[in-house]
Amino acid sequence: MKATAKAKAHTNIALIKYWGKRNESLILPTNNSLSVTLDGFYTTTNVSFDEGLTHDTFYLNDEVVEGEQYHRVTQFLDLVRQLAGKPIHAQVRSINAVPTAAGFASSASGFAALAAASSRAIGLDLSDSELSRLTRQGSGSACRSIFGGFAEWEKGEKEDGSDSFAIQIAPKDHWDIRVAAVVLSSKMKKVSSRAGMRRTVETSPFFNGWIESIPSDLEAIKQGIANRDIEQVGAIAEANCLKMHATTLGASPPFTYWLDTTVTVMQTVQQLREQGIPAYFTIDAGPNVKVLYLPEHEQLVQTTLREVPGVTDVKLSRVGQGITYLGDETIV
Ligand code: FM0
Repeated sequence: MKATAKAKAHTNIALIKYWGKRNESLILPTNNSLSVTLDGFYTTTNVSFDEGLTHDTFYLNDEVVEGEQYHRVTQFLDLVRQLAGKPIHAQVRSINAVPTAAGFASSASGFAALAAASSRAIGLDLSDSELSRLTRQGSGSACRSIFGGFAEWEKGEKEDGSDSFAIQIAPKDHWDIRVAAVVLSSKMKKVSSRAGMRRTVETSPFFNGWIESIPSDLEAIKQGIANRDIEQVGAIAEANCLKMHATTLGASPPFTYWLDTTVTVMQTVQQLREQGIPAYFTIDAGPNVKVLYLPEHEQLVQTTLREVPGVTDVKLSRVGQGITYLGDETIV
């Protein structure tokens, strides 16, 4: 038997960050997180299970992938095989339209597309919640990319992770908010998000404060999204990002993802607000900055950000949709 499915998933940017795990192997987080899915950056993945194969193969942008990245893919496929009860191998072909240099975790769109295509190809008929729960075990932030619009990852309480998956808070068409990805550096980051969050959980005295601040941030940002209130959503997202990054400064040894230009872009965004433009920043586990703004300010925001010394590119995105399937084929 040979069964193929193809899926497309968009990346997402967290407005309330996922930062800390309570279970590393199951990828269970210490806090709920909330993100907006972005239409500008996505991964398309074709998975072909074939009884004739003796092992998995993984191609990214038409090049064979080996090492750690390959292992994460095969380990994920093991979960899919286990769930389906079918010990067959696959060929995985992914095309990434996520500029890694833009500082987006391509793992979010990557694992969401892989989960969708592989579960479908192997014959699993999963609900969105079940798919999100499966995707989580590839990469935490990816579980939010199953959904378009705004999604919240419920951390769950159970030890087996069965109640830890994302849900949609508002669909894509609820609110035309925009995100500019400000590119500063294409250098690989020194501390991966996986290692960074582990070190923070284990050593940062600020970690408890971070966790305690989450429920009120979540409540306020959900209210802001419901009211399409960029001042509220932006202010909470910016403050939440700063709290996450503050935990890294308290870690042992301390670290930061910021570069000098990161701080300059943050100040530029604050200056835009002083001029009456509602623009707000957020930063993941890397030096690049994402800026939230409204459509009517697109030109000004883009021009202003491009003028910052040290900024190499600015990529714009709208709110994106959830998983889409692009065609299946089964040859018996
Ligand atoms: O996206 O160890 O998903 O909420 O991007 O694979 O579960 O790469 F800023 C950091 C990304 C976390 C915030 O973590 O980790 C967010 C972050 P994994 P991810």
